[in-house]
Amino acid sequence: MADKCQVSELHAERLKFKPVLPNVLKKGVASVKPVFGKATKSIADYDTVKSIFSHTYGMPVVSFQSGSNNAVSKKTVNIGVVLSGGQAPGGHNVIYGLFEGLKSANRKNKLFGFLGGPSGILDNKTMEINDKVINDYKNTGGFDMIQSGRTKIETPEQFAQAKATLLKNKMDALVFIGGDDSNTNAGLLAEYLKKENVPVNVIGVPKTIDGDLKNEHIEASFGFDTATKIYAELVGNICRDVNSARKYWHFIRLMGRSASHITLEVGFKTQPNMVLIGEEVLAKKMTLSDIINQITEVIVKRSEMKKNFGMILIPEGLIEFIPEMKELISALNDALAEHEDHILTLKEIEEKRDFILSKLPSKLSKLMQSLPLDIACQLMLDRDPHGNVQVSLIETEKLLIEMVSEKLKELKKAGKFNGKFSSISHFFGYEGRCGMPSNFDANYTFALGYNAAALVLNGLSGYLSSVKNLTAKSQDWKCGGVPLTMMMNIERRKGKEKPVIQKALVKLEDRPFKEFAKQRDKWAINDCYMFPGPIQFFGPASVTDITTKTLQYEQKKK
Ligand code: FBP
Repeated sequence: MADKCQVSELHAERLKFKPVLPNVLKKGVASVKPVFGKATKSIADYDTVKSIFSHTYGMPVVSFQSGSNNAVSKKTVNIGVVLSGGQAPGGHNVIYGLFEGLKSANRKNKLFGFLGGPSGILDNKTMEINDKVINDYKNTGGFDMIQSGRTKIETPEQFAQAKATLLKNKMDALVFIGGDDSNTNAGLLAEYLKKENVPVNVIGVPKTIDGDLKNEHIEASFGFDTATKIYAELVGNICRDVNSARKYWHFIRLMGRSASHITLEVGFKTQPNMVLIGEEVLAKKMTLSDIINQITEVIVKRSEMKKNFGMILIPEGLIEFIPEMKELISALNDALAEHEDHILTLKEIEEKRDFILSKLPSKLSKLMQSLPLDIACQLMLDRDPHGNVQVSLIETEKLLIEMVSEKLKELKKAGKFNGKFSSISHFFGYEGRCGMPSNFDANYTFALGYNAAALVLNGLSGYLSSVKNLTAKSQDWKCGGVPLTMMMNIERRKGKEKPVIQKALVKLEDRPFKEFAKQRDKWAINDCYMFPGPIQFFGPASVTDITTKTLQYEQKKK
């Protein structure tokens, strides 16, 4: 915190918080032993994934148990750490836990941060992380200790560059803190280094507020708990305003690039009148006009009860779940990748749009022309380095408001709507990504980092740090590692087939969605709003230590 001399009162208190480690890690990394399970397979496309990861495919799941393992203390190691992708509350505590884990084995072990995300590896920008740095940043939100970035290490030159940096810095391992795309990249780097006989191991840590990096071994990605608590506070406050002013419909888009986990969780915490779930839209093959009809139906029903107000939550990834839009975006991805050089020569956005329209099949070209210009242009914005559409920049809430208003005008003309419709749009995204981590995330991230140190010091590579049993007290969490290749399949990215960690979407057959489906009709008509208030760090455990409703439903704790 070189350039910051003052901290807030709460910040000062949080610096004193001591994360509680799972019992198995409490005595230090030299007191845990890895236990190996059976050989594993990728989730699909076995042969293709195996051929790409011939050195790291099929490794067993690892779990840690108490036991003496003094071998890990013998050698002194240099470990690099990098934050990759979007910010998520708790990133600093992963580094704090990693630091403490490494030092528990040997005080001479050193930790270095690569600055600015994976580009820091390519450009060899490092900083040593010492006690002073840790003391300044522990339990704080943000990634500002070493910053993050979305550079993807993908070309042969970049892999060679990464290898050169790691060797130059005499690194023994690299810890990659990232989401599904970043950890796919970590898996590819682990494979490359093994193939090149470079003795540098790579371990991933599951980060993303989106909550879509999860499976049997990764119960939650870190940051989801805090971010959803922050959004729920904001949405709850608007629920109170809605219920007080009784004159506006609030359309709130919430972050979460693909999956609708954030929206579902915030829905549970605040019980607004409508919660759109992208995965349901896809499963029911709903068109944009089906969605508009569904929304207007609720608006009309409420207006008949003299309730010209309400709240709708919209996941930012909704647009990609509407089958016709999904088809359009996929065709746009291919066309933008194929004609990248020519598009770069075009200056005006309208020129680019017209050029792209000429490259699309006529059905999709018509659909694109039917969209408001703003939205059509937003759909053409640059993809991120992993080939993703930047949905955080697409104002779906405004698109829905525009279309709902038109529909209500038609209904009014036909004498089927006599109410009023005044709307306000919001987007909550960046507000939630750097918040002070909740007690849950502060403990979870510390454990993930400490556990990553155990994986690294046991010489493992190509694994993701796994801490489970998350609805229990943190002392009872279970630790280990899951092979990155086990979570992979083949998907189309930037017009090409690529191995990627499969995103965990909201499953309609799972308990969280089913619980929501049971309650939503009541929420639509009655005003069942809930007001969760701000994250509590001190006070009764019933408010300071609760996990997400999603996890509680998934683990049948509710
Ligand atoms: P990660 O998957 O990298 O954690 O990022 C998630 C996210 O916050 C999404 O919810 C959002 O759509 C996106 O990042 C925004 O990206 P950017 O930070 O590049 O604006």
